Amino acid sequence: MTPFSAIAPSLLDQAIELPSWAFGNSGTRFKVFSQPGVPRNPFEKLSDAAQVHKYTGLAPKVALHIPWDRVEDYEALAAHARDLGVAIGTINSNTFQDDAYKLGSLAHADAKVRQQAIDHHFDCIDIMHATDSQDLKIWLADGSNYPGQADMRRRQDWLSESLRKIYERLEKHQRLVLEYKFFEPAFYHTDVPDWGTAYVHVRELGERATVCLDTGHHAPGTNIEFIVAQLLRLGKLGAFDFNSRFYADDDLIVGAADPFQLFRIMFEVIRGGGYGASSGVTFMLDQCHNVEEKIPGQIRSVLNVQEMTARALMVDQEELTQAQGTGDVLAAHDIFMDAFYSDVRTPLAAWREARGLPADPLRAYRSSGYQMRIAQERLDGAQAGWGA
Ligand code: RM4
Ligand code: MN
Repeated sequence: MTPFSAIAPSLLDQAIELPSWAFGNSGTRFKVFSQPGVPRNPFEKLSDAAQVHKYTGLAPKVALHIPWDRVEDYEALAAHARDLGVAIGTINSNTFQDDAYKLGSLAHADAKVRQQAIDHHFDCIDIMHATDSQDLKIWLADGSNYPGQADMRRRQDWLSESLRKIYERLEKHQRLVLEYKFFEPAFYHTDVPDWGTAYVHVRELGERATVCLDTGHHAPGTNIEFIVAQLLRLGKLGAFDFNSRFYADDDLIVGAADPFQLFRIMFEVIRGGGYGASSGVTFMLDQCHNVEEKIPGQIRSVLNVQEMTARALMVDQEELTQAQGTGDVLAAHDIFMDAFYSDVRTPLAAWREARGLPADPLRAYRSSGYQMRIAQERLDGAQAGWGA
């Protein structure tokens, strides 16, 4: 196994993007619970996100969701982020919370509704210019509930046309990232259900269109790391939305439900050249904290990603290739598992300290008093949340 000391320098390449919506109130289909100190606007969401970066050194960017993060002055929001030591990352569009979108958005049968959704993306692109964001991320709630309800085939053509208009609006340094999900809110068919469909569309669009893989958007038992390997091989893996799941799109803390899966994914990321600043892969989190505290929840997630990245980097690739090549099944499996079973928490704590970061970011955050301060200060006004 490669020792921790040998892989430690590579840990500096890790940069994770936080979702602004992780800091607002969220809930289940049944209830949104509020928490003391929750941000009341995008500026406060950024302040909270910056705390995660401050204590971990891992999260220099924050993704926005429009219209949840609508502000008067996006340049001021970007400047606020810079003052806090972070930057604004991906702009996520939202075509699932308007009455017009009941039967779809970019793939809707009515050209007027499609145009409304396209115009929304044009607005998002304007915001990207103001915030200096590179990625426009599209996740669609489009689909149908009953066989015969919609012309699935024509909808692919409408979707393709709509995406083309959005793609053409982007500047040369900007990218379109298309996210897939196999079900929900539609339950019979979804217009972008899987990586293959997303791939077909982004390939048609061109070089600056790629696929976003949300780890919670697959059927149980899906070999996600295979999809990672394939998309990297094709040069079309643009982004991750990390979170974990037990049953559906649970949006839980990354690595909580299946740490081994996170390890396997990170292994294929590294193996396929997807790790590091120049890889073109954005590592975003997409999770919602319903019952746990927001900021510590995000800290836990980014630390989980870092731990599994370290373990995956420790796989002795040379020995593994050799064992695989000679058909030594058990040796290959052992080499892989050795790295997975290595507990890197102690060396990681020392590595953090050597870089001027707290050995235990969660404890450092808790003792900083920030949580108490925001709970006392943010008393008036409405807390941010889904749809806010
Ligand atoms: C979707 C998808 C998107 C996220 C929304 C809130 O299921 O994962 O990435 O922006 O939820
Ligand atoms: Mn997502």
